[in-house]
Amino acid sequence: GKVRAPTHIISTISDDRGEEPCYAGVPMSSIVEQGYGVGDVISLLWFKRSLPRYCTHFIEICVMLCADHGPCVSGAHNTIVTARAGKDLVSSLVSGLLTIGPRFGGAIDDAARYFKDAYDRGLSPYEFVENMKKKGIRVPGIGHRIKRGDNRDKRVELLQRFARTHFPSVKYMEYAVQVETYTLSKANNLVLNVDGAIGSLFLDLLAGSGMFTKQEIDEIVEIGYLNGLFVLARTIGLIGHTFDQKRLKQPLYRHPWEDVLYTK
Ligand code: Q5B
Repeated sequence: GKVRAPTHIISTISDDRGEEPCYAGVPMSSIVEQGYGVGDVISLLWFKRSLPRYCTHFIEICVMLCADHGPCVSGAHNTIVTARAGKDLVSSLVSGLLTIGPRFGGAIDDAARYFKDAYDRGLSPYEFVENMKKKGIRVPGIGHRIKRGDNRDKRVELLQRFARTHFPSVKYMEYAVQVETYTLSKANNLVLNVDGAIGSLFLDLLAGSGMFTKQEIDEIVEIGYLNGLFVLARTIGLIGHTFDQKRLKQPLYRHPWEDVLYTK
C-alpha cells in the first residue's frame, strides 16, 4: 500500500499551496471580497472557525482599546528607551513586548482561569478573594496603578457596555464585577482592570456563543490564548512609540541620578 513519508511539522491553521492562501480553509479572496475584518482573521487563525459578527467585533474592540496606554506604562517605556538607544524597529518592539506579563497586560489568561474556576465551583466573591489571599496570590485582573473606584477605567466600561448589549450571557463578567465590589471594599485601587474585563468577558464569549464545546473552552483557557489579544494590540502602540522617538530624533536616554536612591 501507500506509505506516507513522516513529516516533521503538523499545521492546521493555514495553507499556501493552492492558487491562493487559505486561513482555516477560507480563501484569501473570500476574506477580502466578503469584507472580513481583523477580528475574523483572528477567529480563523487562532480559533480555526468563523465566529459571529458580535464576537469578531468584540475582538476588534479589545485590540483597539489595548493598542496603547500612553508612554509611561512598562512596555512603552522599554520601547522608548530602546529606540533612543538607536536600535531598530524589531528590537524596540520586542523590548516593550517582553514586559508583558503577570503584572502588566499579561494577566488576562490567569484572570480567565481563576474567575472561571471560582464561578464554576460556586465560590462567593468573598470566598474566592480570601482563598487567594491565604495562598498569597494577587487576584489577576484586579488592581491598577492609576485607576481607582472613583476613577474607573473607561476601557472596562466600554467593554462591559458592548457585552451587555450584544452577548447572550455575561455571567462571568457579572461575577468579576461582584469580585470587584468586594475588593473595592478593601482598597480603592482594587478595581476590575482591562485584563480582568477581557478575561471574564472572553469566558462569556466562549460559553455563550455556542461555537465551542466545553472541552474546547477548557483547552483554550488552559493553553492560554487570551494574553495574545494584549500582545497583538499593544504591538500597534509600541510600533507607534518607536516611530515617534525616531521622528523626534530623541537622544540616548539616561535616567537622572536624582531619581535613584543610592544606598548601602
Ligand atoms: N493588591 C496592577 O498594583 C498591579 C492586588 C492586591 C489582591 C490584587 C496589581 C496587580 C494583578 C495583576 C493584573 C494587569 C501591579 C493590570 C495592565 C495594563 C495597563 C497598565 C497601565 C495598560 C498594581 C498595594 C496593595 C498591596 C497588594 C494589594 C494589589 N493588587 N491584592 N489582589 N490583584 N494586579 N495586572 O498599584 O496589604 O499593602 O501589601 O498585581 O491584573 O497592566 O495602564 O498602567 O493598558 O497599559 O503597584 O492598564 O494590582 O499596588 O503592588 O503597591 O499593592 O494592594 O497586595 O497590599 P500597585 P501595590 P498590602 S492592567
